[in-house]
Amino acid sequence: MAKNYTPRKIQKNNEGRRIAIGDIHGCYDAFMGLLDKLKMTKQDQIFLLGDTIDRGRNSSLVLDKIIELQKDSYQLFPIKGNHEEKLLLAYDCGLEFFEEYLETYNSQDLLCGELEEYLKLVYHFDYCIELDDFILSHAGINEGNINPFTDLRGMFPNVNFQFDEAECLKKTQIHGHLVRTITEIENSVRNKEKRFSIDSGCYLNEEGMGYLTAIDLDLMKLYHQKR
Ligand SMILES: [Mn+2]
Repeated sequence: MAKNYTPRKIQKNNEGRRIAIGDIHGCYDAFMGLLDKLKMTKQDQIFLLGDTIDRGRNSSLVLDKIIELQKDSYQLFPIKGNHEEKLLLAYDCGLEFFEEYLETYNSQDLLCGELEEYLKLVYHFDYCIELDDFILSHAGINEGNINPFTDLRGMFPNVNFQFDEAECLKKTQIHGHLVRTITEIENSVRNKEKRFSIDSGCYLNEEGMGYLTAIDLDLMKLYHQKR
């Protein structure tokens, strides 16, 4: 049975910044470097756009850090990506399959950490966060498609998203999932695009990639941290 899900609405804090961070993919050092660069405070709202785990080799350290920041009452809002979803599905397929899954995605370190806690954590990640002026999710919402929510619905087939589609499409969408060079991301910002990805392929070695990107949503300022 599909579960109903309404995007989580979050109000802006008057003092802090609102910052979205792209796909971390287990790249713990880049995540730490970026947090350092941002000089995050407890007034800031930080949104992680999904795929915090897999591919890079330090998924457990990334999840440990998320748990730590939340315990320290930082305003950290992780969003679910296809990799968090796949991890949960793989776990439900039995240990042998799960171990194979972890090996495929360089995430065996999750077995050495607090696996139960990790699974519980990613299970509760939001699918989508709605701000006054932005929609944040892992995959984009495609205006012009027969169904503008095709990508998100395809990624989470067991979720019945309850969106106010017309309202959502008025807002700027920032998402992850689609790998872009930092130049492409900078162009998206410069051209004031209404929908773009800030996933700069942290785990990749290609030209213009291998970065973890963050965006300050009020200043539309980008921060790139090389892996
Ligand atoms: Mn990804």
